Amino acid sequence: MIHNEELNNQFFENLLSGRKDVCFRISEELLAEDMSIKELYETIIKPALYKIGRMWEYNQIGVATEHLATAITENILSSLYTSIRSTSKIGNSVILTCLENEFHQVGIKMVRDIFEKNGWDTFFLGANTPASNVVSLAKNIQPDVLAVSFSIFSNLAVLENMLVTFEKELEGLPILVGGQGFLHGGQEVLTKYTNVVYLPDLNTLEEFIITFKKMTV
Ligand code: B12
Repeated sequence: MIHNEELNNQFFENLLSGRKDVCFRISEELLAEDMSIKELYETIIKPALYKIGRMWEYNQIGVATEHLATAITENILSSLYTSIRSTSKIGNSVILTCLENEFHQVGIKMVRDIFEKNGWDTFFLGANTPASNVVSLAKNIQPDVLAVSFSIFSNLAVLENMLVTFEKELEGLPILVGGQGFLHGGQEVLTKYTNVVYLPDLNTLEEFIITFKKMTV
């Protein structure tokens, strides 16, 4: 199977019309042809969901169609997880979470999978987790990194509150932030925090993971 615009369209069209079997087949075939999980996520699945989001925004599709597409995507991610989950661990760990009141968890799941693929222990909290609860868990687990996903730009103040809490309560812990909330701005507020790094996608994430490994080995 050739990876081109045509294939992106095929995946998108089938996701849009809820044909999950075809979406599964396309994903599996691409991986069998040596496409990496990272590339599948970045170049096929993410663009399809962004397109679906725009169609929903312009009232071209209803919420049921969007929910169906997201559910299929989450099923694909879950089905791949068994093969992604690393059995040989390198001794690093990460807690992954969305902001309080945020329900977009597909992106941070992809982030989790890239950490897993690279041998990290991952603690995935998913959507809508209050900062104080993340702090308690982090004090228990003592992760090497905390990863936070920010999707809705109007939640920038929530992100800031969380970062203030994390820096105060989890001193010195490196915090990665990402998510499409930053496509609308907000990166400038991050300069206030010493341990916070913004990464826009899975490519920069993988570079971070590889460098982090070198620093800690
Ligand atoms: C599915 C979806 C939902 C689902 C989410 C379900 C779920 N299980 O996740 C539901 C129905 C809950 C939902 C609700 C809403 N949604 Co919505 N939703 C989407 C949609 C269609 C897809 C989201 C997605 O999975 N994208 C694909 C992932 C892979 O992309 P990503 O999140 O950007 O992640 C990538 C990077 O950003 C990065 N990344 C993400 N997090 C992190 C973290 C770190 C540490 C790192 C390193 C990287 C990283 O890695 C990923 C791979 O590159 C988007 C459209 C879009 N553009 O994405 C709209 C979208 C995000 N939603 C939007 C809106 C407005 C809403 C609602 C406010 C609608 C409403 N009126 O109720 C609510 C808000 C709910 C809430 N409080 O969170 C808007 C946001 C606009 C804005 N200005 O911020 C969008 C963009 C749609 C649009 N075009 O208008 N939504």
